[in-house]
Amino acid sequence: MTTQSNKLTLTEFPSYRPLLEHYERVKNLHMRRLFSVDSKRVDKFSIEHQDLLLDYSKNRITKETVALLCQLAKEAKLEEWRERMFNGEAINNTEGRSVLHTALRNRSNTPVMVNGKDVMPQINTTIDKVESFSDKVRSGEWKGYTGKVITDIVNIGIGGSDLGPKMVYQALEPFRHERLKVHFVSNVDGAHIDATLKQLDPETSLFIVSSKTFTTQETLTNAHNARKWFLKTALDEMHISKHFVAVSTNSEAVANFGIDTRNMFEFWNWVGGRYSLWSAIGLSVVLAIGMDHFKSMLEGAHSMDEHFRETPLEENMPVIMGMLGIWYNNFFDAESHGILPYDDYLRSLPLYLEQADMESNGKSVDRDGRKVDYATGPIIWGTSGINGQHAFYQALHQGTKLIPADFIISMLTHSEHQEQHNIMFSNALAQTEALMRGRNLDETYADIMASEKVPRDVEQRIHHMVFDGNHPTNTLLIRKLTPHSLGMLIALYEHKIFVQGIVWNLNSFDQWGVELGKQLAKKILEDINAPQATNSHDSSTNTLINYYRDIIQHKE
Ligand code: G6Q
Repeated sequence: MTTQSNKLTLTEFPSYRPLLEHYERVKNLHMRRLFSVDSKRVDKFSIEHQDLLLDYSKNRITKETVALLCQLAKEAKLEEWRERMFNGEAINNTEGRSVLHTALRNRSNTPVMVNGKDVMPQINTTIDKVESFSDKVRSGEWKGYTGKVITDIVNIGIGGSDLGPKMVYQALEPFRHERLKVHFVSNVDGAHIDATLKQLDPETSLFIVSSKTFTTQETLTNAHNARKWFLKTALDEMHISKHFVAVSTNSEAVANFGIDTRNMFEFWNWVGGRYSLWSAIGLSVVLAIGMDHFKSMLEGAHSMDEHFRETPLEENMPVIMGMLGIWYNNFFDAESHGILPYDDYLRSLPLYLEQADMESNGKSVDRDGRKVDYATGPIIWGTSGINGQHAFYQALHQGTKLIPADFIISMLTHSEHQEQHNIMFSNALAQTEALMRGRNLDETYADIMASEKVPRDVEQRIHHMVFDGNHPTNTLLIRKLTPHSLGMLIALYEHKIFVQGIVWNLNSFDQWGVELGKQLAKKILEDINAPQATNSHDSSTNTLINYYRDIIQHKE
């Protein structure tokens, strides 16, 4: 059966013990030394794929580490699992679903079978439908109910139906249509939709209700609110069809909401929410950047898919990044991983990857329901690197936690200020160099003595100014941020997450951990609206609910 586990768990794989022994031998090696004894280190530990260069030489590894980690990946049957995914087998075993975001960007158009049926024709039909709709809106042919062209698009969605399109929309700002502005509303806090609606004219606004299930409370609440706001001016429900469209797998619920299913863009259960930006969930992005650019993003992702599928493990970017993560997570006991983009357009990438990674691999039960006895997905966090330098990098350099991090840096800017980009680039490399080398006591002393104003209390201060170094980083250079290179970058991370999920024997494609809260929220909402105070929870929750009820009932 394809969905069965690997039988052996991480700590039982034959190469686990050799890796542990190897770890004991190399854990205290300083990277500074590794660089000093090997002037070609970077050649050994870097991979280039089209517009992306991964330099992973600033990691606490030797050739033997990489060989052993790749051996571990082999023992976890990574290559077999990879084929199962690409071939449409139901590897999401707890939901009985295939995992086929790769089919959405299968630009070679070779058949991909799900339950004996090729899914490519339906993917292509939807792409055509999205293209024809977006062309109409972009050209101005699609008009609002009073005959005006659309100027504002509002994507109403949350989680996977929000974070991906929002991140891509931001990342591809230089490719956007001049007239069309996209807004993203996700938070059920009415302040979010109010702030958006305030900027809009109902006659020129188009709402995309993006929800795979079309049952998500936050999204439907906001969508109803937007509908009400629209009808306040438009008055007649017949105008809705020009201003509301849906992206969903659930045509019945879309129709119930009052959206004509001819204005619904379909996707399928074999597309996971957090992997759905390549599907019609990307409609807002297509409207903003046009189908040609969107296809270029799909092509970039497809080229990474092929790299992942065809390149030997030791030269395979997602495999190397994934296995390095395993090295720090399971041998060095690192608990988190930093995502630090040095390109302003990528400032939402950390947020996007938080979901992609933590919702996929933040699990403590393996794909067969066994409790794991090893660490799984790390905490993913980060922000725009240059801003982070002035905020939390102190802890990266001198804190007690080991925080491996990815520095993602674009080289050519879209702005007219390449010289400002030089400043950013030099800062990024200065950080990775400092994190790797550190500054020992002698060097610190020499630096102090060479400074213009030598402090009197050198002896007391000097220990605060020493940097241990040996902090691992990956450097990912992107020639220029384009739809194509962005597609590659996102697919790289998706596959990195896949690699780790396989080694940890997880189902990276379900998310049962979000269910309990949803269930309890329903009950609490009932309690808030009930005539009597509640006492059906623990004393903390009861008190908080009743305190809230009291406040909202006596607002003035
Ligand atoms: C992603 C998750 C989750 C989902 C949202 C929105 O993998 O499943 O983030 O995308 O809960 O769900 P709907 O698209 O169904 O509204």
